[in-house]
Amino acid sequence: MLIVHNDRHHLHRGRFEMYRGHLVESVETPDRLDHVAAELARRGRTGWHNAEEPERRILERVHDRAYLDFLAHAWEDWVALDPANAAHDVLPSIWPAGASGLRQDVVPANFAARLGRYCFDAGTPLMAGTWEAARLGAGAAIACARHVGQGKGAAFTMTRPPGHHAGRACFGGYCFLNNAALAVETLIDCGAARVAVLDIDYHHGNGTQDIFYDRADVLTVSIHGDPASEYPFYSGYGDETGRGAGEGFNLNLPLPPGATAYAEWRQALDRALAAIARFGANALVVASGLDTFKGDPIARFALESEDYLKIGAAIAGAGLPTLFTLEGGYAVAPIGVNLANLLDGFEDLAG
Ligand code: Q9C
Ligand code: ZN
Repeated sequence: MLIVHNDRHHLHRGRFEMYRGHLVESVETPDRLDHVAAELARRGRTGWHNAEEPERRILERVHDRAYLDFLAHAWEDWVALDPANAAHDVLPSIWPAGASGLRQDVVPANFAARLGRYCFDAGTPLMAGTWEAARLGAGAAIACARHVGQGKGAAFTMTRPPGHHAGRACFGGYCFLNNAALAVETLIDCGAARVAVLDIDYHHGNGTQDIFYDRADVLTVSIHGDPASEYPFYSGYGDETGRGAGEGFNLNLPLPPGATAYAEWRQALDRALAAIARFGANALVVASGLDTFKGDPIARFALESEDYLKIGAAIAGAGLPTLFTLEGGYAVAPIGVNLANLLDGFEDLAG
């Protein structure tokens, strides 16, 4: 399996996120990916390729141009407000979204206003290295997709920050560029007529869903904690089935948080894989969040490390050219074992 590593990921290192009225340490840390890298190396999965710069043309297939320009200049704009800002991360404090009556069709010149326009939570710190780290992660996903799309076998995008919460023109949920969506567009470029996304992160992949919501050539399927109580709250319900030509090409499988362990989760996976088979996908992108693990500090499912071997094997059963991205997973020490189990299960290296 090809592994493309974003060796610039350390440049993105959020200090704090807003939580219940105060700043708490960010859980989306560089050591998450270091644990993944160490475990893959320990199992002999070496020979990684390093990510390269993505082409702007492909980024624009998924993301809004003004949003990309905003990300590219956000740090310098932030420091230009006040040189003292360089000592802390960018976090928004005003949002136009929701029932406020505030306009969403304007992009004000004011930096704080633009920040709020392009961000949907106060938990996604942006700093000097964010753009470079996110950009190279996108490059990693695109390189993986070219490999898979050219029939050379499966691939894993070893990167952070994650991507599945990032929409066409918004960041949030620790995500800036939607790596899974960029992989989909690249697979389509390589000739795949129909691509499926299977999102197994604990949190609903709202960004990926929204990017492809009116498309019939991309099926998006997500298994996640019920958004009535779980992040991202405003997306991920079962009645979100697509729009226009995309009607019927989005499937959400919310599960009750708390008690959900492998047996119940696996039923949802089987439904997801059946939908992907019916769709007739030519390629599969697995948005691989490991925050379904029982030890995850911010999520409430109860999967065990061994379960990821079975999940990988079940995904392999779809028999499709497959690409894995890395999304969430915040139990830092086990994330490497859990991700490596997923890949080993997929390649039947479990024994
Ligand atoms: N204090 C991904 O898994 N809210 N994003 C957490 C904890 C945000 C998760 C609150 C969760 C975002 C990629
Ligand atoms: Zn998650």
